[in-house]
Amino acid sequence: MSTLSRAKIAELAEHLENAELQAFDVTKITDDYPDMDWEDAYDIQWEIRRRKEARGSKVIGLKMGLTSYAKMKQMGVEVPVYAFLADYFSVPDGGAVKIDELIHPKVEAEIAIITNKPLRGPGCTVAHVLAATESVLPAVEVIDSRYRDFKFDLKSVVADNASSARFVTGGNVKRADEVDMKTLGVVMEINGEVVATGAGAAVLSHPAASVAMLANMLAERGEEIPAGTFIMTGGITAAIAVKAGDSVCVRYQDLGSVSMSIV
Ligand code: 0L1
Ligand code: MG
Repeated sequence: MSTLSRAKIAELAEHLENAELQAFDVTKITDDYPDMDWEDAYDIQWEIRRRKEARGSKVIGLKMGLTSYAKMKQMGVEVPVYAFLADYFSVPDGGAVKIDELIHPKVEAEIAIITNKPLRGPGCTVAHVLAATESVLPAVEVIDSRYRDFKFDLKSVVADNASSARFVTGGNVKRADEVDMKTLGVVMEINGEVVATGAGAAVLSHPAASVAMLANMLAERGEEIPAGTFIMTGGITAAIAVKAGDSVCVRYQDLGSVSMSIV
């Protein structure tokens, strides 16, 4: 049950989207609306999505966030969240991420999948997800919370589209039966130095569990994951801050590598 009026949802969506588009930070919205609930938070996120689509942006995927125990601990939260990916978030492999379009970016290594059947909760499981997975591919997300110093609570993060900002995919695309997402290892390097390592199991024990959770969360709003959806399953490592001049390369076991420069 929502606590905020439609007008307030629209106002907060505009406030947070302006912060994203103009790259300025804001204080967390629960400071002013401490009683807002989960439905309010997702209503604001869906309103940001609606605003972008109304201006001609396409939604090209979905993501889960805060799905690894490392990330939950880093941010002091206990529940994963979902968000959407707009077309202009996508940066080609080896491409440049422009720092002046962002506030305080951090990078995280993820495993992504593309579905070939719709997935609808409740009751969606890892088995359902694996049976609906067309392909598995590497993705590196650049998150950029609009909240000052990344200080937020979960409802504020949900409203802020889970800090989504940019992402890069690349490497090799494999069929689901060609990779073991659970043991798949990743090595993140910045400027040639290893800064984080991990394996797929860091994501809720199996990246497919993250997609099942997404289907089950969407079901609460009467939504499903359509066939053909690109989904980033969540950071395997803690997110690492980057600055202009940095060169990021993430190497994935059996899936090649993904790189970007921060300019
Ligand atoms: O992709 C993510 O894990 C986003 C998490 C949102 C919270 C954060 O900014 O760390
Ligand atoms: Mg992420």
